[in-house]
Amino acid sequence: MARSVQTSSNFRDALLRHLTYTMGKDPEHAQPFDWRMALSHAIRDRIVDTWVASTRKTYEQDGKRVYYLSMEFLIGRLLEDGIFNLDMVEEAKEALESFGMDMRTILDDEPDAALGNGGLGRLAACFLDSLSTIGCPAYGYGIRYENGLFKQSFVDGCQVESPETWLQEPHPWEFERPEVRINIGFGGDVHFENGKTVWRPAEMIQAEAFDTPIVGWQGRWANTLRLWAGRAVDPFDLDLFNSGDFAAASEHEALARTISRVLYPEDSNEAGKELRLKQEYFFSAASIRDILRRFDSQHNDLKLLPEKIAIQLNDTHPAIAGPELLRILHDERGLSFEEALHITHHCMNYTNHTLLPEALERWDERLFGRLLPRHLDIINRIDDAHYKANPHRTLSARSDGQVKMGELSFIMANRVNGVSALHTDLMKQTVFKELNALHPDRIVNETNGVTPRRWLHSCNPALSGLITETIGEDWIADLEQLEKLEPSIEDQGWLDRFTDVKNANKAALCDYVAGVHGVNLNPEAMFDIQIKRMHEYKRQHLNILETIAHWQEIRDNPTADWVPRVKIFAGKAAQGYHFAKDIIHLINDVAKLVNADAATRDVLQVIFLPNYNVSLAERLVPAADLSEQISTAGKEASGTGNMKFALNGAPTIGTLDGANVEIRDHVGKENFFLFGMLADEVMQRRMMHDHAQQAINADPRLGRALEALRDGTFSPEDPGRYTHIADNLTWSDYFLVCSDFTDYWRAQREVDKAYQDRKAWAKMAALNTARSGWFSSDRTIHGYMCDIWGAKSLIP
Ligand code: F58
Repeated sequence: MARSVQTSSNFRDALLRHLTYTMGKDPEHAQPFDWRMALSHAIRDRIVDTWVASTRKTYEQDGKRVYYLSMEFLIGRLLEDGIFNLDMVEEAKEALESFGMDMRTILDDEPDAALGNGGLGRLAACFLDSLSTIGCPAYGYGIRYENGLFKQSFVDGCQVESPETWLQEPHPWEFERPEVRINIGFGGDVHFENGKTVWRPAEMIQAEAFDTPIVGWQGRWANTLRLWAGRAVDPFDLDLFNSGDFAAASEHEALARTISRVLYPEDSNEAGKELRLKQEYFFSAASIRDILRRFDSQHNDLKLLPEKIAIQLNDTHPAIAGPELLRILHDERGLSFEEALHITHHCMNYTNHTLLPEALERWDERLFGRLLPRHLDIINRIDDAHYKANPHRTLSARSDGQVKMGELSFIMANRVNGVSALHTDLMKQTVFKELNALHPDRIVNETNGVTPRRWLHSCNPALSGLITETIGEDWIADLEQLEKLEPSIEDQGWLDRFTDVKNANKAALCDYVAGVHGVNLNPEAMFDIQIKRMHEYKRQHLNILETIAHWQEIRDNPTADWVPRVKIFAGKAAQGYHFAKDIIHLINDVAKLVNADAATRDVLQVIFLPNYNVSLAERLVPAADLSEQISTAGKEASGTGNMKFALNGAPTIGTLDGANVEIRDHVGKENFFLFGMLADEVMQRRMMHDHAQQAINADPRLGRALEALRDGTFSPEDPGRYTHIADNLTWSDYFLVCSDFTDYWRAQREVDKAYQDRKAWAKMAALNTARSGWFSSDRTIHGYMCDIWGAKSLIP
């Protein structure tokens, strides 16, 4: 599809036209917000041209469509993404500058769309970008949360949450589709009438569609992200209003809206659990109806479904889509149960993102049956059919009074995939051991990837420019071409330029941190960064313990030749996860003391940046010297931050966990700082009842760091504040922080040594970039298209 050629004066006119007629503003009085909206609309117009053409072509060609169902899409900002994907950076900049406006200011005015928690949601966003770049006809389906992931701030070092309000200002990227409203039922009962099973829900909520076009690289293709918002079937009761009960008059509307109000409401109480399950059914059922409506508009034989559609369940959150499709095919469309099951099975696929037992979704069957009575019957029949075909009782989706969404997803799915080679192996050996034995071809691996457009080209324009100058620009859509950089790495002149880029990125981060947080970081120091959700298995506490031990050692010998470091942390803890919040508090307390210590502050600084989100990651990743990927082996399914850092020239210090294994294979073991136990050693070690005490006894540094937690060094105003963390590590330490500490310390000192040889370090960093091409989400999506979906690109 040819892109229309526009001159920049043309674009300037478009910008002015939108400022005038869309925003109703005169350039003289326009605020950054007005300019952002005008620019967004001008860019959006171009995207819509591609979008309409792509949609038309999808209908014409009637190829297989991919449906990616995900409770989360962590897309972040869209304006910069659109400008880069359309290759309009210079045009946009010039147009703004001609009105005296600075593009960075305008881009930074956009709030992040934080419709996700972390890796799983960000992966979905990278996949959308790759699907459009590749030209695979696809739709993302999710929920239009009015409030995305909470905002994080610190009060006296403690995490405080406040609602996120990305929709407070008009959101220029979405198109409301009032004509696409689907009624979704809950509760009620099931009847048998005229030879048919009929579900009569007690409650109805409407799902209204909002579409966002997702444009791929160079604007050649655009797919749709369709998000559902909750609406009342009858929003307003005039009688109640007239009787003076104004609040009750709009109660239906308020209740219906709660369903798309927040991302993952707390599910520690019954009401929260129910809302979560309702959210899952709400968006899955609306999506299935929509998929069938689109299919029906072009076909009249349901047997063709598996040939025309592939549904991907992003984790188990949309797992109910399976029984829902089956229910419609059987109860409403009159197919036999067996036929409906067969068709459903061949349309559905499931991606697993975790082996943590507490994260595998299970629903109390009473709650489930109360909300979805017909689906509970259907799940029983799915189990029966599976049992008949494979007599093995322990494998049911419904047992012990629970509905098990992992088992259900596995049984329903044609393909089940893990997200890194190690994770996929462990899936076969642990959570899905028996199911895998019954269906040995079902599990496949698709190692995650990240989009090079956002995670190199746009977030690191200086490096992108150097790469393009060196090897041409084809790498942007074919990331493995980065290997062509290798000969240049031998050239000291080129390597110096690579280092200059890193230094400039670090300086820009310093400016940002100084401007926003009033902290001056030392740009000469090594920037050692750990950014991700807060979780014990990710072991931010291992990092801070090592930092404490390091600080103690510097104090012992302040004049030694220490390698200056800045330790940067960012990440949110779930609102109810108190231990993780205490780790944040600890890091902030350590930062307070260490940064004020005149004896050490030239060589060690610690900072926890608040409100980690996609935009902050885009600033941090290009400025990193060292990437911390230190999870307990066997616990991190893949990781994707690890890939972003390596791609941007930050070597990893890490365990052999998740995709770290493959990163190390690609970049070379000499360019990766490995430490820690392997997944099977972890399992063995845990059997030792006193593993932590043994580790503590063997390493005085560890003992001393733990002692500092106990004696109130970091919280003199409340000396007992961190005793429970020290106790947890000493007496339980499920994630083996103590057992890995000594080797982590060793690896960190190796890092120090390596960093002192700045030329060798630059080479190692550049090799990380040159050899990370395999971690493009384009490669991952090609894998899904070929191994799982059987889908084809429609770009000639
Ligand atoms: C993440 N999972 C994995 N889950 O932890 C990470 O290793 C992997 O790289 C990534 O998926 C993509 O495959 C993840 O982000 C969640 O956020 C859950 C969502 C539901 C509530 C509990 C957290």
